[in-house]
Amino acid sequence: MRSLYICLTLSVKFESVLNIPYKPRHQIISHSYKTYQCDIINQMELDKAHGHFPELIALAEVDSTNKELLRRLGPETPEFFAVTSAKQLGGLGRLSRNWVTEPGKSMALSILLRPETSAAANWITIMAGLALRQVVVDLGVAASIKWPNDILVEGRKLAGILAELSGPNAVILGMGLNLEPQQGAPETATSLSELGADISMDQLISLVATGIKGYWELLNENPTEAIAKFQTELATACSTLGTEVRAELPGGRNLYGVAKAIDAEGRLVIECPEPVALAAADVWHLRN
Ligand code: BT5
Repeated sequence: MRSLYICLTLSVKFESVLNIPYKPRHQIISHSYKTYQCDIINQMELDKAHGHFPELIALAEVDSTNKELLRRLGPETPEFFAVTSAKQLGGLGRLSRNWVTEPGKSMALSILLRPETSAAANWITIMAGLALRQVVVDLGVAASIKWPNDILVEGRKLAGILAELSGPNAVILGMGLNLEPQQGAPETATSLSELGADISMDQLISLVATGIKGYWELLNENPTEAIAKFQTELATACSTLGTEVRAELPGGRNLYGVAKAIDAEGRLVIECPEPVALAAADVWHLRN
């Protein structure tokens, strides 16, 4: 009821501002968890972004854009089908941690990718990190990737990535990137506006989509070339490399060592002192 109310409120706003008739863009779908009826909410504010996807579902609020994409996922759902939301009530981080998305203050974007090889699947998180970082660097902000899924600026977290495998040929790539400070975000968070960068959600989603598409096409067409390019870019983009780290492995065991490389499968190689390649871990930077 509340979401319907928001829909109606905003449709009136759009009509009055733009003087165009209100037309829902997407079918209203009922989900067992909750009905999100506000597909059209951001349509007018995301004019450019819509053009980058076969379909971009734009919601006023949702539990998690990754979950919403999963609910809408079917065998025929095309690659780059995407969901965004102005607000997430239960945004997800890795290992069921939370991701704060207050209304309009943080980009929450989930994109469906259909990797055809394990090589492509292995690189999705890092590829997304490179794409997000490049967008941020082009805005004049010196950001770096903390392996595997964080974008940091001066040690503070600007963006996070959660890629979830949802079937043999479906990965939901979820990305959160803060535009404005948020009351509920941890003290370790930062945002583009605090860093002096100003960009609209429409422009940000468009740039992120363009970046991801470029890398993804290369990865599918020429994986060897793509992986070589990623490794070259990571040498400057990834602040984990060359840093003394603590890596907490799934299961809780800690490894200490210097992060030396990202191997051909996207794993972090730590010298402890013998080299160990990690496919998944939480990493803390100790010293450069
Ligand atoms: C991540 O997990 O960083 C992955 C975040 C992915 C969010 C996107 S938004 C679109 C899509 N839909 C979803 O439901 N999720 C994805 P992790 O490395 O586990 O980091 C989680 C930690 O980041 C939390 O425990 C907090 O400490 C911190 N955090 C939460 N919200 C934050 C924010 N807005 N900015 C910076 N840090 C935040």
